[in-house]
Amino acid sequence: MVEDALAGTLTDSGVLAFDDVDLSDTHTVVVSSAPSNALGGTLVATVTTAAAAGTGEIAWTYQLPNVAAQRLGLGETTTETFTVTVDDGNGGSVDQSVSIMIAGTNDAPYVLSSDVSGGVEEVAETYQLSMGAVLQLNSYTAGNQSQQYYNKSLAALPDGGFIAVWHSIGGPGSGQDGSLGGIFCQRLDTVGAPVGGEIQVNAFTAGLQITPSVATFADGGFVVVWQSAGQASSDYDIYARVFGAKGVAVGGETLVHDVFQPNQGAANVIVLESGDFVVAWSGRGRDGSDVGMFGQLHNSTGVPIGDNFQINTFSIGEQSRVTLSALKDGGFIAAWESAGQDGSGLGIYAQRYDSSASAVGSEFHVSTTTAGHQDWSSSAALADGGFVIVWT
Ligand SMILES: [Ca+2]
Ligand SMILES: [Ca+2]
Ligand SMILES: [Ca+2]
Repeated sequence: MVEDALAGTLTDSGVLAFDDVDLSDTHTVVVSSAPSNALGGTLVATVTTAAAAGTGEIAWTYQLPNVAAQRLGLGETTTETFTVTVDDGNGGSVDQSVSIMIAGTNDAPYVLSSDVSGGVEEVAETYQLSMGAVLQLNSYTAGNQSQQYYNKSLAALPDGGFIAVWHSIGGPGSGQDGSLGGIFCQRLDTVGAPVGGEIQVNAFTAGLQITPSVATFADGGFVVVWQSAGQASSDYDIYARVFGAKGVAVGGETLVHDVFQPNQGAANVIVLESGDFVVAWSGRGRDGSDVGMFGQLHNSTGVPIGDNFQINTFSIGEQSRVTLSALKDGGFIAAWESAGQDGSGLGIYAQRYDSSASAVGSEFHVSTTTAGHQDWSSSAALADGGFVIVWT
C-alpha cells in the first residue's frame, strides 16, 4: 500500500478460506485478540461466502491507529495475533489464526508478514512534541549516563525527530559496554518517543570512551565522534563512526588525527551541505605553543579527505574549545577561544572555510570587548548564508 500522509490508521486486509460440507448453513464469525498484542490493533472479520460457492470465505480487515505504530522502533518487529472462529450454527466450529507482523523503519513501518498477503505502511508522523515535556533519553539506567554537560550531544534528524548521544559509565561491574564507560545513542521521533533501542556507538570497548558529538546526514544517517582512552596511543585518541539511517554502523571506527598529541579532546563534528563531515578538536604540542586546534574533512562514509589541518593561525599560548557550524554556501565556520591574543585573558576568534576545508580569508577577532575573559563560544548558521557567534 502507498503511504498516506493524511490517514490516521494503518490497515491491512485479506481473505480466509474454510470448508464445510454444507455451505448452506448460516455461518457466523467471532474474533478474539491475543493477550500478547501490544499495539492495540483490531481485526474485523465478515463471512463473505458467495452463493453456491465451493469454499467458504471470510474477509478480514486489520486496523491500527497510526499513533500506536509510531511507538514501534526502528528495526523492531511486533506481531498481533487474532483467532477467527467460524461457527456453522449446528454445533461445528473451526479456528483460524491471523498474525500481523509489523516492522519499524525510519519513517515507514510496514507489515512484514501475515498469514495472508498484504502490506501496510505507517503514515507520516503528524504529532508535535509538547512544549515542556521532559524526556528521559537513556533506557539503560544503571550507574551514570552523561553526568557532565560535555558528555552528551543532540542533533536534529530530517524526519523531524532527533538523535541523542551520551557517555554511559554503567552500573557496578564492567559497565554498559563491558569495560568502563562507552558511547551510546538513541533515536527519538517528533514526539520524543524512542525509535528502536539504544545503539552502542563504540566498537572498541576496552577502557573509557567519552565526550561524544553527533551530527546528522540528509538521509537520516549520522556520525558520532568521541575520545577513546588507550586505543591508538597511551592517551586519548579521537575516533569517528558513521551510521546509516536505520542505525546500522557503516563500517568501523576511523581514527581522526594523523599525528598523536597529548590532551586531545573537545572534538566536534558537523555535516556539510555536500554530505562530507568535518571533525575539529584541540591538542597540545602540535601548533608550536601549548594547545592548538585541528580539523579533518571526511566523506560521508568516514574516509578522510586530505590531511589534518591546523585551525588557529595565531598559535602562541592556548587556543581551544573549538565549535563548528555548517554554512549555506557549503563551507563552515570555526570559532574558539584564544589565551592572550587580544591582550587580556581569553578572546573569541573565528575562521571561515569552504566546502573543501580550505580557509576563506584570515582568522578574525569576534569579541570586541577585550578586557578579561571572553570564552565558551558557540555558533549557528543563518538561512541567508550568514552566521552568529555567541560567547560568555
Ligand atoms: Ca568502554
Ligand atoms: Ca597554541
Ligand atoms: Ca579578552
